Amino acid sequence: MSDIAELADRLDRARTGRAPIVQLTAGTEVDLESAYLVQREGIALRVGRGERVVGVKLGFTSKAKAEQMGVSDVILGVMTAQTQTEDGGEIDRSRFIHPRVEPEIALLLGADLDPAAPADEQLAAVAQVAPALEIIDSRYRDFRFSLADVVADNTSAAGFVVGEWRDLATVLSDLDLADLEVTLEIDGEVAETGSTGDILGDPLRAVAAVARLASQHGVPVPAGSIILAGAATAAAPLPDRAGAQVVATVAGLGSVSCTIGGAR
Ligand code: OOG
Ligand code: MG
Repeated sequence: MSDIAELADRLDRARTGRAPIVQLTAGTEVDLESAYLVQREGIALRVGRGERVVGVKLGFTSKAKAEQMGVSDVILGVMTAQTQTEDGGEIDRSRFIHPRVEPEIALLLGADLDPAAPADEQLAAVAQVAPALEIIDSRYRDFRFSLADVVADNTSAAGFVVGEWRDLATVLSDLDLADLEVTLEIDGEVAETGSTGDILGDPLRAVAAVARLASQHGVPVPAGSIILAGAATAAAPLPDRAGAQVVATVAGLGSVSCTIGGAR
């Protein structure tokens, strides 16, 4: 087995067996490019088992997240249909190791994202926008990692929930998407607050960032893909009480929620 395949296998076992591992980069040299190869290999394993890729996500697009995790570069991960929960649906917490939840903005592509196209053409590929929740769950012990570690671990992607989609052009005609208040509530208590402007200054900048990283690392982003632009706030622990409610609200765009099930 090559090093890449071995590292992908180690992370895959940690994820499916809910058993956290030591950081890959502890004592070895894994560069960022190899880390993306490990991520590609891990996704290929899952697709081979019948999972279907439905989109991509950015990580560390907000200062709050970068500071919370002690890293500094924007990163790209891949999401599968099998990790999506419908809006208002139940999330089985026992699927995870030490899950956290964060409020995000989701974008839906109406056309393929062409990395060679100018930024305004890339933006025109975005058809719809929605509030979203992302569940992240590091496969590393204590949720600690280097940038290469977290890239290899598919940027901690573990699950997501998308609220009601709205036509982007219509939304932009009466809202400033770069200046909407974002609130994360757990059981009716405010856990985190921020602004959509905390995501790269404007969540629509995620499109160019995705195009760049996707072409650098060989990730196709076809029409119909969902893009998670990145968390607007720091992440909060996913509650472990069955029946607990998690709600993200983006002022003007609406809310998205899930309920906790399968708690231990
Ligand atoms: C990595 C994932 C970061 C975001 O929205 O910034 C991320 C992590 O924090 O474990 O998804
Ligand atoms: Mg995220």
